[in-house]
Amino acid sequence: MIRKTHPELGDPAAGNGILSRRVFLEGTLVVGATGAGLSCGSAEPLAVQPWMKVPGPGFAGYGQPSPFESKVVKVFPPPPNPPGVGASRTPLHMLEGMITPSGLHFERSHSGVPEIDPDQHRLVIHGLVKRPLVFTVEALSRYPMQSRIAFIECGGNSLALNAPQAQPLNVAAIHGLLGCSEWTGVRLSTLLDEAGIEPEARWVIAEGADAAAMSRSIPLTKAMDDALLCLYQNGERVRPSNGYPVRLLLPGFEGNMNVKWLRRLKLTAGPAMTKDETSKYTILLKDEKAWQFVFPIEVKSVITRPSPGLALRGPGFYEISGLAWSGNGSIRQVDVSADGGRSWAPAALQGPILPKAPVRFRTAWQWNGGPAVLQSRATDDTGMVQPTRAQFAAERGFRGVYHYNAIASWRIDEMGEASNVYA
Ligand SMILES: Nc1nc2c(c(=O)[nH]1)N[C@H]1C(S)=C(S)[C@@H](COP(=O)(O)O)O[C@H]1N2
Ligand SMILES: [Mo]
Repeated sequence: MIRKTHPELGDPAAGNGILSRRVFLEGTLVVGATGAGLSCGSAEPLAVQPWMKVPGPGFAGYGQPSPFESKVVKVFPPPPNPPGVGASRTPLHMLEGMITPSGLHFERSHSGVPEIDPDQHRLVIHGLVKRPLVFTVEALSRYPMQSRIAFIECGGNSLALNAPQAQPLNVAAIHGLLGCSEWTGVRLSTLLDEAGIEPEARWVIAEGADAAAMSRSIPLTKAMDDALLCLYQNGERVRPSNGYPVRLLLPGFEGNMNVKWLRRLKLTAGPAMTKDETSKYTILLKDEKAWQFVFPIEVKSVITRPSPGLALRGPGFYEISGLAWSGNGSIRQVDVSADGGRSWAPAALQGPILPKAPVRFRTAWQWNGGPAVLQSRATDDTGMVQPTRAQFAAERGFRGVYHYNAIASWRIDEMGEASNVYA
């Protein structure tokens, strides 16, 4: 039963128990709003636990998570895949905030992780430039640097939702090819200015130093705009799996274009039509047409909690929380529904709200113990709104493989279990 000691906050903002976001914006009164205190037990003197009776162990050179958090790991299919080919996925449902810890940042590699000696590594800039340049990692580190928080999302993320029947998968399995770091490095424009761009140059071909020599064609406009040659990730050197010692960051562009282990940038008049942009990353539409060179990730969101595997423990107050992001700009609004999209209420957005970075959204929900279908719908500052599954299908069909960004649904059953459904 809901005891509304604070009528305004406790009043539903949308059907099936969605409460006003003021519960978060005003930062108080969860109990007043919902009548649901969540504390446990009595406030009698607490037991003195064994860890208070002797000093703990000493220091470590590199910190590790608590052993009690050993389930918070990336997920990936077991062999027989060729080693290193495929992806590991971020357990988004076990994380909070907007930053992905480096050790949990998803990894998509076409030919494993090369073990690169930074002293041996070279980056060359050539092609339609006045002065071809070769850099050591040490030389790159001496240029002025910049930091920015940006997501990387594989173009194939959420591909599982193209399946005709909803699969029994969780957040990581469906949406886990998404990560966000604070990246630090040298602006590509700084180095291209030094190399001197020839007037015919329109594209930059970026090549990695992995066995796949993965390569993509990048518009020169993007290279000169906000492209970053990243040396650091979340304050430390980029992890080997994410591109050590230097990776290209193209904020907002599909993951594949963010070439890891970067060794070569060639300026050209046209795109190179590399294997990686012709055999893959072309979006098949429902008719005979296809889209090639679809660079930015379209506006998207996912509810990370509640979600499959994180069962609700009885009726009462819950926070619905998730991430929203857009490769075209900043998130302006996220709406949340608990009745499968019949009614919506705006979620509280947690700052900082940065362009091409995920935003954490939060909605207060009073679960009545009955069935519910949770959805989130993001809008970005270009005005693009996340489509419903039906709208997405009407435009693209489900053969496209890449850039699936339709509204996703979690069904909550009477036991409080969540599952992937199409609604
Ligand atoms: N050299 C190289 N760069 C690469 C890849 C690769 O296999 N080789 N994979 C790409 C793909 S498909 C994606 S989605 C992103 C993933 O970045 P991450 O592994 O750091 O999460 O890197 C891209 N850059
Ligand atoms: Mo990817």
